[in-house]
Amino acid sequence: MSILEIPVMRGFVRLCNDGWHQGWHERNGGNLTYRLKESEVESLKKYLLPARGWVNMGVQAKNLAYERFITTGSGKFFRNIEQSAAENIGIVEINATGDSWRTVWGLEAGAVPTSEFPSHFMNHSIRKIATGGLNRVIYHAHTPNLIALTYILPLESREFTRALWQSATECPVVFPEGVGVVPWMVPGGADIAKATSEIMKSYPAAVWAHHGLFCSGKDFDETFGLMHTIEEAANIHLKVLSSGRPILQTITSDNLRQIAKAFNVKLNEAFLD
Ligand code: 2HA
Ligand code: ZN
Repeated sequence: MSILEIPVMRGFVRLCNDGWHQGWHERNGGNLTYRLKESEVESLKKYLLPARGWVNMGVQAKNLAYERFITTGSGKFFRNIEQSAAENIGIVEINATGDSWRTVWGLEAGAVPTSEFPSHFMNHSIRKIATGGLNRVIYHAHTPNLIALTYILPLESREFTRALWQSATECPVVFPEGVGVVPWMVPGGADIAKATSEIMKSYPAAVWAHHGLFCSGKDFDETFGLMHTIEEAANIHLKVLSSGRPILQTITSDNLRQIAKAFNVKLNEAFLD
């Protein structure tokens, strides 16, 4: 049996492939990390290799010491992951101080974890606390409709959340906390990692202005579903704005409260009128 037949590895590769087919991963765009459960580490153990040297990340999270992550590789194309996983993704473990990683599987031929690993790592730390250990997935994609909206909507959480909630009836049920917005920043470093993790204290998703979206979730289905729902709502909102027609009706704040009651979710009241 190949390591790629282990269910968690299949789930990881499937999400990458689905994202590619959605058109969210041009060239080397986007990245995915998954924090492995102990039982999953057990199922993978016989495939793990003698580790290579430690690499410092420039960020630290004590609550992620000794954790193991599946990660996409830096500069790798989502399009190629299903064809040759071992060169394009890998498994890394974190050291005792929570500030360095080393490869224990994959990332062959000198590859390293995604350039956004510091952002993923800080977000994992924050979401692990925010959800009592439940969240395990961080997913970044270049979602075209949402990126387009970052040129025409004010870069504020309230504006984006309301635009998305009002664009499809089930949005408030899928992300009742709303979405946060990170202003334009240089990608790939500790600064954007810290700014994003501040947002992720309160929201399961962070819009990166003129760049894309970061989503978190407990498993691959939930996280991919969140990305998909937000991007679809952005698509609808952009279509409405592009129609050139005045908006005659929308989902009102009271309608949103009705949905929250019917589906038993608690909406962020700060975003309602
Ligand atoms: O190229 O998406 O944000 C990978 C990225 C960086
Ligand atoms: Zn990106």
